[in-house]
Amino acid sequence: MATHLSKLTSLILGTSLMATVASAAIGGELQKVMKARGLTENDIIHAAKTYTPSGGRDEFIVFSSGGQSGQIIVYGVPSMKILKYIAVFTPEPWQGYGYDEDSKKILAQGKIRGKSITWGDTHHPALSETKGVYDGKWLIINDKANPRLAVIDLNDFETKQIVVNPVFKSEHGGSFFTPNSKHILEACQYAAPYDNNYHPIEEYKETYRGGVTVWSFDPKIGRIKPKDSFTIEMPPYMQDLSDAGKGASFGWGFTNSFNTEMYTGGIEVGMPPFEAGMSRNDTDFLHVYNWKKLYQLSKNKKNVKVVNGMKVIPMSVAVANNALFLIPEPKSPHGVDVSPDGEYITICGKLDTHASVFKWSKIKKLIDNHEYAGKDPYGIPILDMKKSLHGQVELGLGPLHNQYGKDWKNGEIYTSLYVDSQIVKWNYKTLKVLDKVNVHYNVGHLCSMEGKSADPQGEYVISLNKLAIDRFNPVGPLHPQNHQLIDIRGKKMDLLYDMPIPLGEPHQAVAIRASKLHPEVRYKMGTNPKTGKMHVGKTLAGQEKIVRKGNKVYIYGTLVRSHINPERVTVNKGDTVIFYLTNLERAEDETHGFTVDNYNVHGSLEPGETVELKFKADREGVFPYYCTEFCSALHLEMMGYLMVKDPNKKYVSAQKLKMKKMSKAELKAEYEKTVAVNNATDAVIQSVVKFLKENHYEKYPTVKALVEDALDQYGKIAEQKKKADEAVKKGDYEKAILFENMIWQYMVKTADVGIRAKDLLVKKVATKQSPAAAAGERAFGEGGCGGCHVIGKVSSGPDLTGVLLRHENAEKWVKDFIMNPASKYNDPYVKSMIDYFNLKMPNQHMSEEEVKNIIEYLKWVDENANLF
Ligand code: RUQ
Ligand code: CUA
Repeated sequence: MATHLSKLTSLILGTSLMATVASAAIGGELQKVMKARGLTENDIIHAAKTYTPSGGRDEFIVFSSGGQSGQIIVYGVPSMKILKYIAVFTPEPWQGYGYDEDSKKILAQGKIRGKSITWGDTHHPALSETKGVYDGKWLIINDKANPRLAVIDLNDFETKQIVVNPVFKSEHGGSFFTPNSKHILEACQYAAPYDNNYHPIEEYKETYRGGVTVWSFDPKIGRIKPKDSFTIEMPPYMQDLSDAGKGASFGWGFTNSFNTEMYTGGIEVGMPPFEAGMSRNDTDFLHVYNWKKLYQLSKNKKNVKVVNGMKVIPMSVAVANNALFLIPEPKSPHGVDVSPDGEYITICGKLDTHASVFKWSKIKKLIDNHEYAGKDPYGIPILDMKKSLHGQVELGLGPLHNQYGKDWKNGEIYTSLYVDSQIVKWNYKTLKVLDKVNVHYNVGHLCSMEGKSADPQGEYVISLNKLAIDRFNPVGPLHPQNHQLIDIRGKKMDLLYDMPIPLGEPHQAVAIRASKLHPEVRYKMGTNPKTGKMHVGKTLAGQEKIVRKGNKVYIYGTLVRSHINPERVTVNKGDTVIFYLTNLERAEDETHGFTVDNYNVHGSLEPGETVELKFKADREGVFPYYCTEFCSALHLEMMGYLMVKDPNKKYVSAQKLKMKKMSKAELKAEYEKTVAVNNATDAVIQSVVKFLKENHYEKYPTVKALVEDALDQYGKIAEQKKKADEAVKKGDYEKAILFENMIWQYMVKTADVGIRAKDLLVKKVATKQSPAAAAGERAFGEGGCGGCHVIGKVSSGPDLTGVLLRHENAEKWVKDFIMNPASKYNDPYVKSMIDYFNLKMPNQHMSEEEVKNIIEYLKWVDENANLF
């Protein structure tokens, strides 16, 4: 155990740290924790592989469908920390999505036949690609319940477009980018008539249809182009998942299907249920189609018919142009996954224990030679399954989806086994099973890192399990879903971590290397994030105004720490109120929220953003409005009043109370006191500014950003000062005090950010701390030394800068003093200190190790004494 433990400790601490930190001490501590929490050595290794310390970053970012929430979940790997929920098809109040006018417009794009739909069943997210490799620019996702696609901009992680498929009534096999993101494949699911009319189910074969829509996409601006898009008519087989060909198979699409039986159910009239009739055949059909050729054909009117505004290429046209084929595939297939080079197409059938690997070159040869095994009832040529297959391999029960590993060239692939609750690693070239790992439970999709792009990154696979059963603390009958992180770097797969997902059932997830994402932290001032353009309501400081046009009242307002301008708005009952609000902040993470109580509106204003909130003031009364994000120390004061009066009512004045007022002399004294406080605060700010300049803060981008933020606040003081001085001139001390108070607010904000910048800068310009010194600083903090000693200052105890220079044999002296302060109370120097500070150094019961480290820390302080 002991040797294992020291191995473990070295694993966790890294060997360089090991040299300086006594492994025994940590090992002992670790052992204690392990014992108390019942952890095994394996648990500790798994913890070390996933634990990401405070402020740490993940290697990969995962975009997971949020299932029935209609959202997207963003989390990091390996930490499995959830970072964001992106609002897509569903209103989301925090982000103001569906509660401000601009996001309402996005949601309105998703109306179907004039009706709002306020949820979505998201299944398959996809990342945009350049030459088949993820480029980190755009994200799309489908809605199975209401056939729609949405586009999310990875510059700000916001939904920019929703597009409705006008011919499908449900949709599952979307969304899949083609390798240069010029097109998106979206396959139907449950066959239905393309038009919006009633057609009896008895006429299923004649009037119900499946299909694949090929959407055009402009990767430069990130928008789907519906007018340039078309649908390939397909038989009423239930098309399921798709994948776009790449490399060798570029230009082709692959979509599998179930219910080639074309069974139409009827349990209520004594027929066997759908599930029996739909799974009768041993094989269904893989649809193979040349979307590239069909796209060209779709530009000619004579090749298409238009249904509900969508160009549809009839099956007959696709067949006549050698652009649509079927291949039998076993049985109720689900996932179809094209290898990174486009040469192999792996398909798993839920009701077959095998994976079937098709080979593109073989399929292509049959197509080129017009070598068909027959035709389906709609005249579509069928290719021979055996002749198209590279081979089959038995994987286990219920294989669903596949993802490729880093060594894909040599055949590395992973497949989920739904019924067996396992992930299996195998080789799609040699058709050998290599390893299996149990997951908990009933895995659907799995997600390897960039595992379906042309450049899989390996390292991890995430198992997206449908059931969690016994994995977490119980929270009622509805359990969270369970995403499990699996390390695939070793020979054996190693399950590391369970993450509950409590938002909806995530189907597919896609992962991208974090370094490929470069989202903004602020918008250009006055941006409408939904369009990316300047907002019509953009308002800068000084431009705030209230404009009435008929019974519409436009409020052009601004928000900045910690006030909303204007603070009072009076309208008539029945007016339409339009708030245009701009967040004037440049500081990172300084979001303000805005709501008017009781009126069901909410906006989230990220730095630089402008939002529009609109409502009818249909109730008389007084309605506070306020900032909903705790943005500053004076956040609660960030408020105002909307007063709605009834123009037909007479209001009697209630002003009766006479309050005692301060005398002029009292007011003047208060004014002078306020100015004095401001001057003192300014002196502190100036000393910080001097330090920052002398140490070239501008060389360090993070410090520079903070300093700019601080100066931005400071810059606002001059105007307030002018107003204060004017008030003094007029003898209005009351007002002058208020303006001086405002100055103080700006100073506090400046100082707050400035000191943060200074601390950061000290760390940058100081000599590098040794691990021991860093441990010493920690011990100094945790041991409570800072309660009396502030480095660089005389506080309630002496300044410790130079303490190692003040004493003979200083290291030993300091050590003895910390370990046993009482032994030196009679030392003349210590005695004088005790008298001066009227305090005795207490025994903090530090270990010898800690004291050693503190001394290292004090040495570092002395090296950098000029900085404190
Ligand atoms: S699904 S569990 Cu992709 Cu909708 Cu397979
Ligand atoms: Cu702005 Cu709270």
